[in-house]
Amino acid sequence: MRSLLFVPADSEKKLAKGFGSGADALILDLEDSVALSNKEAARKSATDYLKGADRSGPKLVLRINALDTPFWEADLEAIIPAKPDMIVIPKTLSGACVKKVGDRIDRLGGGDIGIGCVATETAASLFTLGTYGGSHPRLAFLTWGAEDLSAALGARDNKDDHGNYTGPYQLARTLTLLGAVAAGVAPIDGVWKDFRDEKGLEAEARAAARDGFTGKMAIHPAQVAIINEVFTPNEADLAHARAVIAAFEQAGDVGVVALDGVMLDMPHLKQAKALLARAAQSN
Ligand code: 1VU
Repeated sequence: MRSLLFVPADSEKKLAKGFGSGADALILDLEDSVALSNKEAARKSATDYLKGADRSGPKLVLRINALDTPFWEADLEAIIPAKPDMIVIPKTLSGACVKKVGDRIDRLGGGDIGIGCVATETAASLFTLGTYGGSHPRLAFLTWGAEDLSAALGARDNKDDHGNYTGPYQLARTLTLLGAVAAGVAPIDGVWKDFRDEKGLEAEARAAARDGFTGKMAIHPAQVAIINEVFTPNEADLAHARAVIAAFEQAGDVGVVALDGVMLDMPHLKQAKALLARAAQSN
């Protein structure tokens, strides 16, 4: 999944618009974008939507309410029978949260429903990003959030005067990337909230793809095409990957080769193969 578009689950209009946005996944949100007074209505709207949706479109993912609220169990009980592709758990504290929700989905007969986590929304959660590996077989991705973390820290802002995330948020982003890769699941970058600033979004998405993230969340349909473009390997990337593999094949049984004056060894071969495999998957 390259692009995952958040859609408030209590907005029929946005649900309809999101479906045609080109996003690889829609995250129907029952959490922060839904007012407390509307939680039940949002749950019903999400369930009805799942039951009626054309399942050949984007993956349909549900963000439940956090595990320290009175809502999450009722969210799962209503949503799991309607068979979403995935559940997103907000404000996870460690792999134990995945186990708790994964076991509950098992008991509700959740088939192959996956789990994603927004894993950096409290200060404590930054110290446990290494605990997600092996937490539950349903775990499919980790992502990060700066907004709740800055609220938790009592910060005045999470970006500097140049629009770059400051230290605590860079740390959260990096630990999410490392924690996801260590757990063998997809690292997904967080949202770009200034949704009219397409250049800023593209720069942030390119930096994420460069570092190893495989996709990015969106909050507005206009962000989807930019994210898809950035996270789809382009022709130049693919041609380079093919050239790396060809250089090793021509050299025979060696550990290192040179291509255009640059040393290539096993990590470069591995990267080239992974890129081609990802491109094949997205076709
Ligand atoms: O052209 P139309 O009038 O038919 O539609 C509008 C608007 O309804 C629609 N639209 C969306 N459709 C689907 N999904 C969306 N997320 C979405 N956002 C907008 O697009 C048309 C143009 O909209 P607009 O440019 O006039 O923007 P609005 O002022 O309507 O909406 C802006 C907000 C920010 C309110 C909207 O984009 C939104 O609700 N976004 C999702 C917010 C959300 O889910 N937040 C929680 C997740 S973020 C997080 O927790 C980080 C971890």
